[in-house]
Amino acid sequence: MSLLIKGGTVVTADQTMRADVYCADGRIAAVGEALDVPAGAEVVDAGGALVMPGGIDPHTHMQLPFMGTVTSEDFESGTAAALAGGTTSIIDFVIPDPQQPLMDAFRTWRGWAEKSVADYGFHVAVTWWDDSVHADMGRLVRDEGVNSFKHFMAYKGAIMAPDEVLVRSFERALELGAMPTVHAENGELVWTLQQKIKERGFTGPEGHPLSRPPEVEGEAANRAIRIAQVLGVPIYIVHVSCKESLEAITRARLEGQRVFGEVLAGHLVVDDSVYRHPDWDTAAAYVMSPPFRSKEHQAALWKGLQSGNLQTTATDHCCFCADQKRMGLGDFTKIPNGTAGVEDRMAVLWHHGVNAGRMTPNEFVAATSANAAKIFNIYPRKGAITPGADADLVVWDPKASRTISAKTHHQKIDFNIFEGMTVEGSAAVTVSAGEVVWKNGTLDVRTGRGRYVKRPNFSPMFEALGKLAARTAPMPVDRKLPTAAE
Ligand code: DUC
Ligand code: ZN
Ligand code: ZN
Ligand code: ZN
Repeated sequence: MSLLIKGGTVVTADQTMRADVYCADGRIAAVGEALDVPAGAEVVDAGGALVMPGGIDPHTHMQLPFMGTVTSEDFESGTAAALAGGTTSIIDFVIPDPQQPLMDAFRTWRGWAEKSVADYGFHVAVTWWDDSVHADMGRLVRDEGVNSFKHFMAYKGAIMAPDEVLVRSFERALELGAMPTVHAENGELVWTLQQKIKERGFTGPEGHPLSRPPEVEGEAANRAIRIAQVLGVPIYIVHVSCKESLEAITRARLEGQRVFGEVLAGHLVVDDSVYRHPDWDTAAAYVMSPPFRSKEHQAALWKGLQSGNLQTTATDHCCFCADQKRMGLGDFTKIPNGTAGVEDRMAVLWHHGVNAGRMTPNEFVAATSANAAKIFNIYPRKGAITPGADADLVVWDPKASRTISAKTHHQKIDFNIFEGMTVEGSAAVTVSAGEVVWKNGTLDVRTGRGRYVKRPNFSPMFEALGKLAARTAPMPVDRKLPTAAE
């Protein structure tokens, strides 16, 4: 099976060139002009449009059991929606219950994800600690292709990882050559503020952002970064939503620390006025954590992307329909947290990023695909257009205009946080593993065609960083601790 994409302009994170792309057996076989391809290859005429690496959304939650319900979007519908928007890979999250063995949770999620129609991988959350967690982290890295572990610093009484768990798990991640990641919000403060805000009579969605102010996020981001600094391990902060956490990241990077930051398409373009919407269902539909912020924070996040202090864009795609959100009628703390976006991230970023003059097309590819592939160690298999890479591509029509709406989206949710937004630029054709899966507004996918992508660990980089940390950490790490004899 082979495919030729001709007549397009290839745009990657580091170059732009007139070239055709020939794909065979699921991989890119050749890139160049006047390629010699076998007769019978399927041909897609890009018609002068751009040919880019398919998007990678490094933060989604399909079929997630959370806050007393399960997200409405499963792995099949969610990866299909992703393909319709030009995203060809996702990295989802295995979230074990406290005391649940990590391997047990991992196998459960692998089973749920079997029906995916696009490629996928998993971060695994460490929500508690004992020797079995230490051992299972090793199995996951060595045998199962997991190279990143997630820590929720919020959700007290459920999945919150206290400092002890962060320290143990970050140490173990360093030992294994895996990337620790955090949801940075101080869960103790969130819990306290939730009680105070309810006591003051706020019961609706407007109470949600009041209980999770930027300071709460900035404190947690800084704490996680400092823990990582002392231990000499890199760290990735998911969904950076405010100036406070961006500043913590920027400072640490200036000091030479390996800190990576992710920003959500939603946080870049939706502001906190949504929580004051007079209709309860509408306001509740935007309840996610961290919450949408004021325009001042949005402007800072764009600058974070432009400066390279934030490297990746994601969605935290986590769908709950109106009937599920209503579980929190009368108590905003019970509204299931989560919003959708996997289908629209690329178009929103293109329109508000490239069209608005905030980023170049090459920077767009870096922020939507290549950087995530590099940080999570699947580059250049993903995120690149080069012989040998997976044939995951999007033919991007920069002139195609559409208005985003829940009425027409493919996501399995009755609301779209970008409802009514007209964007110019969209996925005309999506190719996954060399197959045309989206064209002329139609999906063509088979249940289970997506593949689990194993991600190798980062030993060489981590060894170098360990040496660097031993020289530069402000407090001596293990190998530098003075011994009594010295
Ligand atoms: N935030 C959400 O809004 N949903 C899922 C988990 C999270 O951290
Ligand atoms: Zn150990
Ligand atoms: Zn989160
Ligand atoms: Zn999330």
